[in-house]
Order: sequence, then C-alpha cells, then structure tokens
Amino acid sequence: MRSDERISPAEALALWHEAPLWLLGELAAGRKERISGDKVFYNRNFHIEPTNLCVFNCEFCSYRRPKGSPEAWDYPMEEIERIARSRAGQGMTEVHIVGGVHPEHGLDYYLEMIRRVKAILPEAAVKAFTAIELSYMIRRAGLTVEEGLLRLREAGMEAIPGGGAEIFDEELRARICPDKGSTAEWFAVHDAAHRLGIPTNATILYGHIETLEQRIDHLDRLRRQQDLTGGFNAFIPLKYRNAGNRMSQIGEVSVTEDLRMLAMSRIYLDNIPHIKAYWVMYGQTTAELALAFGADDIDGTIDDSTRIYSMAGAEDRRPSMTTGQMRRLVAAAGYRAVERDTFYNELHND
Ligand code: V47
Repeated sequence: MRSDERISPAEALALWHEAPLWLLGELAAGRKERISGDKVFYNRNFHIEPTNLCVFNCEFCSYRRPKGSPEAWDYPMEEIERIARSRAGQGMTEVHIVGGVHPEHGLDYYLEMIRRVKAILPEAAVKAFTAIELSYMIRRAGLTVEEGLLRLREAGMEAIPGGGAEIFDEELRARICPDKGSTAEWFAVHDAAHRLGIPTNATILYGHIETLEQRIDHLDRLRRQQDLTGGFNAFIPLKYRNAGNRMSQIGEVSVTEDLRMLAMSRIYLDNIPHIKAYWVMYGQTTAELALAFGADDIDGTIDDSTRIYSMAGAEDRRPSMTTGQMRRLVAAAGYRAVERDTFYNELHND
C-alpha cells in the first residue's frame, strides 16, 4: 500500500481483520492525499424524487409505498417543473433525479422530464436515474441500452448516479432484493454509459447481512469494471439504515465500522478518483470524521430535497447544509474545501 501497489482480495480481508482502525485511516488518508491532496469536494445540488411507487419491493427499502397508499406520491410534470423553478437563481450546478421504478411511465415521459428540468435550469447538470430505473425504462421502450442512453443524453442527461448497486453477490441479492434488476443489468448500464462518455458513480449498501467477503467481492467487481472503462467518478458506501423497512431487526453497524468501510473503499479502489461520504446518510459528525479515512467528497447542499434517508432513519429529518457550513465542516477536519461541478471541475477553491 505504501508504495501504491494494488492489493488483492485476500490481502484486503487480512487487512480488514488485522489492521487497527488508525492504520486503515493512515493508509487511506495517505492514498487520498496522493490523489486529491488536501482538497475535499462539495457541490450545490438538490434532488427530485418523482415517485415512491415502485415495481420492485426490496427488503431494505423504507421509501417505497404501494399504489393507493396515503403516503404514495407520483408527481405530475407540472409539480416537477414547480420544484425545478423553486431552485432557479440559487447557483445550483446539479439536479439529482431518482425515484422508484414506476410501473407505467415510458421512456418518453422521462425524456420530457429531463427536457423540462433542463429548460428551467440550463446551467445545472442533470444526473439522473439509477441503472435499475434506466434498464427498466429502456427495455420497456424496446431499445438497446446504448440506444436508450443516447436518447436520454440528447434530452439532457449528463451523468448517472450510483444507486441500485446494493450488493453484487447474486445469492445475497436474491435475499435482500429478489425481484430487483440484476447485477448484470447494473453493470450493462454503467459499461455502456462509460463507453459513450457519460460519467457515473457507484455505491454499495453495507452493514446488513452481507459478509466481508461479499463486500470485498463488490469492490473487486467495480475495480475490474473501472480498469476496462474508467468512467466511475465516485464511489459512495451507503450505510444500511434500519428504520421503517422489513430488515429493521438487524440494527445498524457502528461508526468505527463505517470508518473501516470508507478506508477500505479508498484502499481497494485504487482506480476510482473520489470516495464520497454522503453526509445525508452518515450525519454531519461521521461525514467530518470520514475525511480522515480516505473520503474526499461530502456531496452537496441538498436543501431538504431528499426523503430516502430520512424515511430510513437518518437523524436529519430535513437535510440541508449551506455552502458555509460545508466549508466549515471540511476546514474543521483539516482540509481545503473545493466547490465542484458534477464533472469535478473546480468552481471555488478555499
Ligand atoms: O440504491 C435504500 C440505498 C440508494 C436504504 O451517485 C438505503 O452521487 C441505506 O444511490 N438504508 C439511493 N440505504 C441513493 C444513492 C445515492 C445517494 C447520494 C448520492 C449518490 C450519487 C447516490 O439508497 C439505493 C439504496 O442502495 N438505500 N434503502 C436503507 N434503508
């Protein structure tokens, strides 16, 4: 590690079992500093979550509601435009659009959604739809993944978020999200996107019933994909939160486990430039600590626009940080805050 050599899955397991927390932190922070120096990135973003109806029914999901539930929503296009308009003029550089996999909406509906958002916020990049949503809408339209992505790009989709990855191990996936789009589908979308020059992110959902071997296997599949196509911008370890879903009895892992997971992600994924500590999911305190364990990105201002994590038990019911708060958080951890756009161009450097 110290001479920047790649580690094997077996070495990763040994490191996980034998290294004390401080050593993982030292190795991960060292690698982070060789890649991004003393910079930690944030952006000005907000989410649009068009619906929580979903054809899939994952065991860990706290967000989905069945059709007819008083807590279900399915925004008409006018509501999506209203949300976009309410953010205009605030310097937003990214709109993150993700929701449930709606049973009826066709590809044309999503193309129209992107066009309308882009018409209202031309300066913001649209980072939209998980690979699972994309795979479903594109297949339903009878197109190849490549054809579908090209249409979406034409409409204004410029990047793809990392959700829907969960755990790649097929056996475990069959237990926690049996009917969801497969690992192969997830990779097919990211592979095609990278080949078309559309940058994407990747995630893991950890801290439930997966084994360490399955976590390392997940990282290994991403590292191999990145060797082939190089299109992943950031990796985001997502901590399983246990409120309001069918796996609640499992509990949540400790903060030291979170820090070990972040460090291992940075150590193992030597070819993905950014490791994101998504503050909405970790909370601000753990996100600040994460910067000493290899993370170099904390995501964005959010501005109370996502419910996925508050519904799953995250402390912050109405997640929002000003750029001033983000800069102070980064400075308190001893790093330099850099405002970025979706493509990691630097917009403001402390
Ligand atoms: O795919 C669902 C996860 C993801 C729970 O790309 C849960 O920049 C924890 O992918 N506990 C969606 N996690 C969020 C996501 C994301 C978030 C921020 C930034 C980016 C990015 C991507 O949320 C889902 C799933 O893995 N999730 N339920 C839960 N109970």
